[in-house]
Amino acid sequence: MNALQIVTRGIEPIMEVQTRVVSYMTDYMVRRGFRWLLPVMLSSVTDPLWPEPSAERVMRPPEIRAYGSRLRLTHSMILHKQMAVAMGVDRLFVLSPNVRLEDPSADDGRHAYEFTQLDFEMAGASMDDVMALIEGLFRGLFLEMREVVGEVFGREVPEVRTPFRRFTMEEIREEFGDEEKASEAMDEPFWIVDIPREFYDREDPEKPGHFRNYDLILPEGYGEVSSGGEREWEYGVIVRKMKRAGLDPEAFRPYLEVAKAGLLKPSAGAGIGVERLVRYLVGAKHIAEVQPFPRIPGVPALI
Ligand code: ASN
Repeated sequence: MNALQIVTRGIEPIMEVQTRVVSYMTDYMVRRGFRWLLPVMLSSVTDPLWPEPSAERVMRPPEIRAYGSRLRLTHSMILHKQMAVAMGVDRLFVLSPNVRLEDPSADDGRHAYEFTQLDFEMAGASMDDVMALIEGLFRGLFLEMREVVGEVFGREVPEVRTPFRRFTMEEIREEFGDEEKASEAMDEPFWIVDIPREFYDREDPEKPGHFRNYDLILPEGYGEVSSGGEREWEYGVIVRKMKRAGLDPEAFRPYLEVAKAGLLKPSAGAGIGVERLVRYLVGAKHIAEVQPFPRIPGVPALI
């Protein structure tokens, strides 16, 4: 593909869907009392994305040096979400651009190395609170989008029933083989819960080795569209889990200072991948089709 082909693809109808999706989601959050934060693109700390079930190696956030400090490009704003809750912003969301320089092998039609997530966090919330919020959002959004998507893309958006089904990874393996096959077999979104991953997702204190987190998986093979969890907030627990993951606590110094002062609060949240959601709604084969300026691992960015 060259720059001319990119510019003449006829992406306008997809941008109409994206506009409606972003407008619906932001309204939904604002109406529920969430504060709209603006994104952070450069910071001394960011999400390590490790351990992360789908990553084969530790990803290093791209860095720039400026003003005597080393600034990392945002992998995700999870640490900033927790620190914003510490500031007293109890319910917040951000349309957050994330940069993740994945291996070329990550090009599965769903990964872009620059994308935007609607990332939110709620003080004092449980996983059930977050899952119910997302279910309500998807149910309403799908109803809202049925007509335009039917007319313009000839595609039927399902009328989803809530609550969505929940599976553990173990159940997914037994019933379907793996997550990919489960996504192909299902015709409504479903949850996978209890996933071993990054230090900030809460380990169940009553069931060590189990996690109070969740991924939302789209049907028809479209795969993961959202992930989140209840959070760790206690300094000692956070440091222990960082070390267990082989991470250097020094790389998270300002975040740990806030944790050590006892300022992090219990919270829960999630992020919803905007391009992945739009891709599903319009039925695009590849995420590049819904990005005006595609950012695909292993593929040179033309514009
Ligand atoms: N947004 C995710 C969360 O809230 C974190 C991520 O994108 N890695 O848990």
